[in-house]
Amino acid sequence: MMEIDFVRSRFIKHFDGKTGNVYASPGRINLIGEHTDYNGGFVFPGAVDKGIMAEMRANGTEDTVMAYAIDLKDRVDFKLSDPDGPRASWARYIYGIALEMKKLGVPVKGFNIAFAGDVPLGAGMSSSAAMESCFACGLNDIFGENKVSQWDMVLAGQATEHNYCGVNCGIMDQFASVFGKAGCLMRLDCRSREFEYFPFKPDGYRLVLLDSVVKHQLAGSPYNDRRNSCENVVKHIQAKHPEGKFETLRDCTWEQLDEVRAEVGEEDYKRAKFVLGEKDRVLGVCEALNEGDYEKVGELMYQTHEGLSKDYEVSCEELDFLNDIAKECGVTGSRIMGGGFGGCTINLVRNDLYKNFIATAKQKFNDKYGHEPKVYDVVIGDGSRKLC
Ligand code: GAF
Repeated sequence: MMEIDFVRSRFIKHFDGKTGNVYASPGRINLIGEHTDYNGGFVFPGAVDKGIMAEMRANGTEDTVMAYAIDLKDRVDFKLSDPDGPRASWARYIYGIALEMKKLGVPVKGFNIAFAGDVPLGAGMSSSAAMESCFACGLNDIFGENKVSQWDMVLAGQATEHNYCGVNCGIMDQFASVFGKAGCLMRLDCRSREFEYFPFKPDGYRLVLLDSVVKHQLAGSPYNDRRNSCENVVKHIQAKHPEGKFETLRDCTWEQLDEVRAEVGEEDYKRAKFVLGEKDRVLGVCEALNEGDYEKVGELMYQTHEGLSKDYEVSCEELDFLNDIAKECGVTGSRIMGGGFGGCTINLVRNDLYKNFIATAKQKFNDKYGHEPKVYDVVIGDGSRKLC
């Protein structure tokens, strides 16, 4: 995590010299359960020790927000009453979450905010959810007497993505950022919203991310198309079974999927096939973790990669290459992590293989693409909080 003084010194310098309150929210990893959240399935994320830190203070105006993105050295001022909001993509997260918190009854007025992050952008670790939950936490504290519940902050973050940023995401990222707990992964049922903490200390293994540095950008990307494909399959199944209630793919069986295969077409069929399989894999991983069977966990991770690459088609050449290297090096489990279209692989590696794996991946990737992948050792950290 960054130093508070780093953010504070910029906040003082760029505004009126006064200090405010400081809040932090993390990015996330996800062990397994990809593209299942908006399909009512299970996910298995955890917060990381990297995220967003923001200093915020009410500025006494009715609705003027003065915002400074420290890392980008970019200042944007805007009014909450402006129906279009700011154009800068980072400022839209502030605008969006402020309006969503207002909808929840928080009397948000004008405020100053400066923020910085150490969660890599576009790496599939959800820097955007970290922003949303950090700003929501601050607004709830400054204007809302902390009356908004954690779940409502999760939903406000998701609504920000839908309504102001063009990404029809699920709830996994915002959930992990708000509810994260050091040392624990969380299994969330995205339909019932029930979840449990899973202490994660795999004896003899570690998790490491390899960042392909291929830009991951979900807005305007085929992410929304994937979601549409899944919803289309559900619609067809519902039409065939008017007696049933099919809200998401979670409600559908393999037999029902096969029944609509010809009418939905091969592409949508493959998308749904991946999702149904992924739902079972998350439960398989939970069982394997309970039994301490990390080899089984790894096997399921490889299956997920295969499905994300061939059926869901959200991988890319660089990520498939990193996955192949992991296999060659005997890594227990490896797969693309997050929404896809670039970003990281998540790898479950035996401690004794770690050094060789990292060195081999760096070298082979560099030989092929002219740069090394970035390496992030996973430390599972806490969720959104006020620092001072
Ligand atoms: C992105 C989305 F924001 C999440 O909601 C989730 O769908 C994920 O992609 C894929 O599992 O991070």
